[in-house]
Amino acid sequence: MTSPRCLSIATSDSGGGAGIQADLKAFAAAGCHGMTAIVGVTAQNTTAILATYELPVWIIIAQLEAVYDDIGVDAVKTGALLSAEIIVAVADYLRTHPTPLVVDPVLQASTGTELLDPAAVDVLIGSLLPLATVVTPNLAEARVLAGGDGDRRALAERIVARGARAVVITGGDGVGSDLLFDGTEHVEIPISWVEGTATHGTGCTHSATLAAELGRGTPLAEAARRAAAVTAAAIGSGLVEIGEGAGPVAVAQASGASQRVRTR
Ligand code: PXL
Repeated sequence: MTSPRCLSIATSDSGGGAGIQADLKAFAAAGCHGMTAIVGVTAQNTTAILATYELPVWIIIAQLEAVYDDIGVDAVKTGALLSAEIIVAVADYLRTHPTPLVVDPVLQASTGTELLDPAAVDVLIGSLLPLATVVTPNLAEARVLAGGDGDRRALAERIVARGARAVVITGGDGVGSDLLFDGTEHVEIPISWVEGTATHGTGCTHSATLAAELGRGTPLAEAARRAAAVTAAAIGSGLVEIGEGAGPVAVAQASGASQRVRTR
């Protein structure tokens, strides 16, 4: 298969840095055909989310049906899902359309705005985590999903105990590695750490690249390594000149990223 078909179920970022827009760029950089089921829209730039609008469930499901019925999906990722109602609808659809699934448990934008109703976290854990091939929290999100504190290995074990098949706790918090736990083994994935202030879209780029690799059939540990490398390169090439706030990562401009992904 030359072009894996990858679907993002997530929210639009008008500023083009994160969300749906970051996912499509990452899918393209990974050599995939990218598709979207948009669950909501943010009016957003590099400094803030100014407004958020949730789409009705019927049009979210209609997008899923349109894509699955004709094109087919080799891998899917979820990003900001906004509400419990949307999570339940998406989980019900994916339960009957089993697909390799990366759940990026987006809770808040880095500017602080909530991208998931805090009351919906239990719904995310109860209905979406059990469907996930892998869930990709940062450290703060991992604490929420694990329901408490602990070192990264303990957090990862608790998240898997709550239903995810595997977890990658991303290391963008100054830790030098991502931690993959597949239910059996802990694997440290070193990050070639790149200094950069243009980091908007980092988590989306990571989870979309991971989904793209799973869609192509790359084993999880290798897929997680490639996602870490591509994300670090995208930060290194980040567009610091864009906007007054944190500029967007630049996955397409990251030298060598697409070549690395294509090397099997
Ligand atoms: O990076 C998480 C994220 C996901 N989706 C949307 C976002 C953000 C962060 O700002 O705006 C729409």
